[in-house]
Amino acid sequence: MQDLKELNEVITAIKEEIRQGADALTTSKSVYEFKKTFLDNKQGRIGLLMKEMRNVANDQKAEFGKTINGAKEWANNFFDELDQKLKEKEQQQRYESEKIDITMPPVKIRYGNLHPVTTVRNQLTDIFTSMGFEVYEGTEIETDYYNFTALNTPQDHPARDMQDTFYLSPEFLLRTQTSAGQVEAKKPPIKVVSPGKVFRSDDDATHSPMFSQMEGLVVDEGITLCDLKGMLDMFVQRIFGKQTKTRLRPSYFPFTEPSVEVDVSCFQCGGKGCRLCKETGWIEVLGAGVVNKKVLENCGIDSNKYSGFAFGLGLERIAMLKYGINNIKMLFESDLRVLDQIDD
Ligand code: FA5
Repeated sequence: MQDLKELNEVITAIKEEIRQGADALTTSKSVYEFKKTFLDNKQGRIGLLMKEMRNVANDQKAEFGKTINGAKEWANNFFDELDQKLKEKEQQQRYESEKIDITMPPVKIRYGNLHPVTTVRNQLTDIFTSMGFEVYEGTEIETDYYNFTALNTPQDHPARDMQDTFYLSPEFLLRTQTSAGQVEAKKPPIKVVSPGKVFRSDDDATHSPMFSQMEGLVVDEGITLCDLKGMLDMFVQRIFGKQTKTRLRPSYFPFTEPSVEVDVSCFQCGGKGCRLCKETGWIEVLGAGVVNKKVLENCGIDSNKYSGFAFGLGLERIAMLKYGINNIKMLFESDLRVLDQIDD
């Protein structure tokens, strides 16, 4: 290339090529790549035109350079404008795709709630601690001695058959009752409740191989069955409602003498008789009694000076009664359709 005329023809062709090529560009990134082929400092086709300067006559060199710079400026402006347009378009598309419909109903947030057995355990713990009881948690693996022998149930005692036991070894077992905590309690005056899991080889609609009990023990001077009855009356009214009454029936536990089963007046029918109380007006909720002197002595407590009462209740049983659950398995299946309905 030797003169301006030829240069202008080349530049006109390049401009046309740029205009046509631009039609196919849809993104800011593709503009950048296309622009590079014309305006890259080393390889760009417009920049390379400068190399032709050496073939041009001296008196035309200034005009030649000016024309090339003019073409560069035009191309730069062209690409900037195009880039701006495409960026706006891209942004518009993004706005469209990310648009939030604020009239849509929100996604429902599910709030968790405590398991019914945990709720019952917390409620009972609150009730008993407000009456001055301390909370003591024993261990799930117990010695045969603490679970049975110290509770006046030595080897071969027929009462051992009352609870089918999971033995881990001749010495150790999974505790069958939280009563084992009675023996580990400190010296009088004692006022403790002991909640926890217990285990028995037991399985039907109201019995489970693993369930939870809460044991209560009070030992002090002059404690009688009347104190037990008074405390139970207060307790059942707080858990089942003000109208609830208690009834003691004779029973047998090796570690209490006398022993009683405690019934509450049916909180569903008020004692008239219904399906829940099997038409009797009463529901059995726990076992209790005056602590057997032998147990006190096994704990190193002077049974002539001190006496006490103990009671033990099943937390699942209370939860079933309170929430109208007819199969204990429902409390272990973690079925949200059931658990969602129980929120106290
Ligand atoms: C006892 O376990 C005695 N230790 C209670 C006691 C303590 C009496 C202190 C006197 C003094 P019993 O085996 O009845 O007693 O169990 C107490 C409660 O545990 C029952 O009323 C019942 O609610 C619950 N229970 C018993 N076995 C099961 C089981 N397999 N599944 C679910 N709950 C059970």
